[in-house]
Amino acid sequence: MSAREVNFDGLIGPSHNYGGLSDGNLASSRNAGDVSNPREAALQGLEKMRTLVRAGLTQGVLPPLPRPNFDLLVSAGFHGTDQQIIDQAAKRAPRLLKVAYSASSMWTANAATVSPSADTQDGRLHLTAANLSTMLHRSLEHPDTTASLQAIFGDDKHFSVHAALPMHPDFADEGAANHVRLCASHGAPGVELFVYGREPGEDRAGFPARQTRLSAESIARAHGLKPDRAVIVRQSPEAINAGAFHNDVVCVGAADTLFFHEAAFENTEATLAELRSAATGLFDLKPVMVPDSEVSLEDAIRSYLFNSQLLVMPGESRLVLVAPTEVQEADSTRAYCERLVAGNGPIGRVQYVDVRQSMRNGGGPACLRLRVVMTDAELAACHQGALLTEERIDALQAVVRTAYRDRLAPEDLADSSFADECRIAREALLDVLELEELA
Ligand code: SUG
Repeated sequence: MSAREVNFDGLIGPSHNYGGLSDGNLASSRNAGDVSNPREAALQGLEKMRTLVRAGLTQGVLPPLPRPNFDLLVSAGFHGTDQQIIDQAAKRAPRLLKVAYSASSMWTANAATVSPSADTQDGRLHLTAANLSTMLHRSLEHPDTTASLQAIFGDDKHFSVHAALPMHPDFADEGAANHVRLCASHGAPGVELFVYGREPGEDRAGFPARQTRLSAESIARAHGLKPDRAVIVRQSPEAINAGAFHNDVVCVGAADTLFFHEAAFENTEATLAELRSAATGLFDLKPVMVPDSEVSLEDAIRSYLFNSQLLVMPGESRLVLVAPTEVQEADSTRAYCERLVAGNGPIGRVQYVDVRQSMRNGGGPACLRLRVVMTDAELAACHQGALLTEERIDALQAVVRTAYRDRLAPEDLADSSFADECRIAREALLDVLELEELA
């Protein structure tokens, strides 16, 4: 069956800010309290989408979620009119107000885990919304994310949208950021790699491990994956403690290629052996391991070399790495990329994109997209308004230019008119995407 990979990027919302909310995410902590530029952030994200549309790829988008999340503030005991709730929260619980305003749904690699129909028992495309239970601000996302996924993938002849796993630490799940699908070609049956950071119930030292083995196993079962085609391995604690809060900070894969840092997995040899065995009869795995001597773990995490999109591009025989400009700016990673493409390995080109506003919260090109491999019939059955043409990108950018602020400081969240601005901007975006039902 022929199929293509559609990247559903998160449209960056009008409340994008540097809340310092993610322990273990070094960029989020480093930039906490800085003034953000939501307009520039959203335009950067949309330009990245345009780059891929121009390259001939099919590009989708997921809308921003409603912010502030009043349900959270009401649960925390604030009540009255919207204005009173915000005034009170700003005075008495400013951190909670930042949580309620977080635009973190932009990082759609964390929206869900996706298994294409070629891999599943019932021949449908399965998506499980991630509970994101480890970080408070992210744990708010899944109900609205599930609604967005249902609006876009609502046809149950082709799609099965699963609700998030239970909100208990044993089931901590961060979606596709800890999942890689490898295959001979998009439409062929593949091998799905799940990477977890801790066992359920395990109490480990260091930064939080946001994914459990139980979650990976549960999703593989629910999606109806063949057990011998699903590989579940542990991320190295060293990588988590160095700031790789998701596996996609140190690893990315596409087609038959796995590109990863030497320190990504607890046991690299066993990971590759399991992948090779799962791929038997399907494809020959091509591992591209970057040794610490060439790019240190610290440089990899700071530059986000691995948080790149690895793409099969029309008309190109080798894969293309769409990397953040920060990779070009750091000596070790730029030099590594030059050697990488000069060699005759599976990655033939590196293209740099500017997503600095998102990067400063720890979100690179790969965090900003959810990969959904779709057949032509599935593509035709999904909500067409969420698929982007250059004209639709222009229309979204026009909304962003008029309805988004270009400066947002922490104290601006206390301005109760900002909540109205966010609602109006979101409604205008939903209009363009023909997703008014989500308003
Ligand atoms: O969950 N940052 C996100 C970044 C997510 C990146 N996604 C992937 N690696 N796939 C996170 O830590 C920071 C928000 C703040 O501090 O305001 C934040 O949530």
